[in-house]
Amino acid sequence: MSVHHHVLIGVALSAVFWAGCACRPVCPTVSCVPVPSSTPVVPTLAAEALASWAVPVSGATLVDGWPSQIRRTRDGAVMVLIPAGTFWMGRTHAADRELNDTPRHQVRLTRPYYLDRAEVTVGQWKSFAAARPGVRAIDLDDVADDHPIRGVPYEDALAYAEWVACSLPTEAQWERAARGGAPRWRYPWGDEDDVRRRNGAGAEDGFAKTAPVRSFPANGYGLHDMSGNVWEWCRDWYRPGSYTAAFTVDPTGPDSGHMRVIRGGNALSGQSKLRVSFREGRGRDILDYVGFRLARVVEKEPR
Ligand SMILES: [Ca+2]
Repeated sequence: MSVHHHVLIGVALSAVFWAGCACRPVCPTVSCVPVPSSTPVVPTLAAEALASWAVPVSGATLVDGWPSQIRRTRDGAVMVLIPAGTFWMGRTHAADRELNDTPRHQVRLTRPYYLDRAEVTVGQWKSFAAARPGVRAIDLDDVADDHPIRGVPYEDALAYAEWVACSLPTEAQWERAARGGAPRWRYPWGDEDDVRRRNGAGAEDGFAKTAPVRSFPANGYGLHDMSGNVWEWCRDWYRPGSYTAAFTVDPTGPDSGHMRVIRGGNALSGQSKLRVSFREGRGRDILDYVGFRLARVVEKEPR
């Protein structure tokens, strides 16, 4: 066989390999990992579309032309602009026993994105259910409108996201935001659990069940309740061994699975589950204390 033939075979094999690019560990482009077809992809936010979708919050500054905080017109939720950049994702302390958030690895998110500063509330959910009569009823358990909605199936969280032209955050978007710019803290506020800063298990923190959203201080990015209160759905499929040491760009997780990622712990969680890198999967059952917050990626940076 000639050298020429070897080259042709090499090119052909390489084409086959790259066509199945979801399995390759390093992702040099934005879109090479396919999002599951069952997950709607929300278009990125163009500057000219901002005014018809949201208004800047009073006092917001401009970051690369984008308001640092906006309020969605449809449901009134305030979103905070999270900068693009590279961060370390995964377990920070070897003493923590979980293995599904290892190895710690670098992730680059190429675009800034807006993320809800609080979990979607019971009051917002009631507005959604009134606007979309087909939505499954959720037992609201007589909690007040300023508490997070909980018991939300993944598909219904997606329906709400579509209603307000947002998406669920990817797991990487969620963790970057939860870290609040601090690279290696165990919790959004530091390395030690602190009952003054989250609603976890027990009533020492003031709440035996859910707390009204924003009852606790914000993290470095201005986000509340990234630890505790309710679990928050992420867009990604969950797989325990899905992390590798490779540097990844805009990861969207495994391309199939049986469960979706939930993050942040809830009002029944002990210290370990309140950690910023803690991850778990959830299917269609055991949805009590599972809620969500929403994201939307902006088109370009910098302008
Ligand atoms: Ca509590």
